[in-house]
Amino acid sequence: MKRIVTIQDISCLGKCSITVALPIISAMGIETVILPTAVLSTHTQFSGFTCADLENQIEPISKHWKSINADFDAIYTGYLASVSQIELVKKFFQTFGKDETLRFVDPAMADNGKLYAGFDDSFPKSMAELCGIADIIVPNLTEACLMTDTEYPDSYDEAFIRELLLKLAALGTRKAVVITGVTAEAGKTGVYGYNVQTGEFFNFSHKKESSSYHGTGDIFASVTLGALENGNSLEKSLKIAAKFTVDSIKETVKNDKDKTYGVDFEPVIPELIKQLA
Ligand code: PXL
Repeated sequence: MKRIVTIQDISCLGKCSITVALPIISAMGIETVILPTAVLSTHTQFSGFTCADLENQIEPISKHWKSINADFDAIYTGYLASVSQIELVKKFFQTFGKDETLRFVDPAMADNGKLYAGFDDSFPKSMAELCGIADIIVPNLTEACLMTDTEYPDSYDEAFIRELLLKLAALGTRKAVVITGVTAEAGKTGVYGYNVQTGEFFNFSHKKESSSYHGTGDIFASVTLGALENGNSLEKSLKIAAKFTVDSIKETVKNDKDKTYGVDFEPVIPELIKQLA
């Protein structure tokens, strides 16, 4: 059985980061080890959240794992709270990254043209460095712009996205760069990618859901990694992830839930497993 490790926070309530990655990737038949960077009462989009930083646990946990020769098929990072956490993750890549280890980075830090609360303008530069030593990165459009010093556009076309993909590839990412949540065509939202190894661009889109829910980027990234580790190609994995994310949003719309709580992906898991077979 494959084993991955995911390094991100535990937001106890409000489905995102580890409370999304662990159930989804496990359900996809992959052992999912967690390295929690902080425990928050909720993610940071609720007001008044509590946060216990666990940064000082990252090195001791890594050292213990090393001493027992633990190894991982993939290292998956999501929301990281500070530049110093990013530095520790870089060290983790050095310690546990072998040639065949997939380093998968979701630079979760911003959306809709803005950094999330709590980050300052120096943060994207550091995240861009982490993306530069990754194999696959999956920023949304805002994160892609922030990491490449590109102004977030009011409107754009496919040529703009291709140029942005090349700027991302120039960070140094080894295998593929992917931008999510791209609306280059009215009423549609899509995924645009560039395969660094073959020099090929690819994209696909689907109908844009009218509501935008918290945590969907984390769901998309988790399913993509789970599908890759099940032996699917990158494009197929991204398509499986996009379908799962859209179906989860549809399920949530039915339940008329507050968008901050995240999406109801749980009832869609059986269908996801069928897609893998
Ligand atoms: O979904 C991204 C995310 C993860 N973890 C925490 C967050 C956010 C986005 O706001 O606040 C703590």
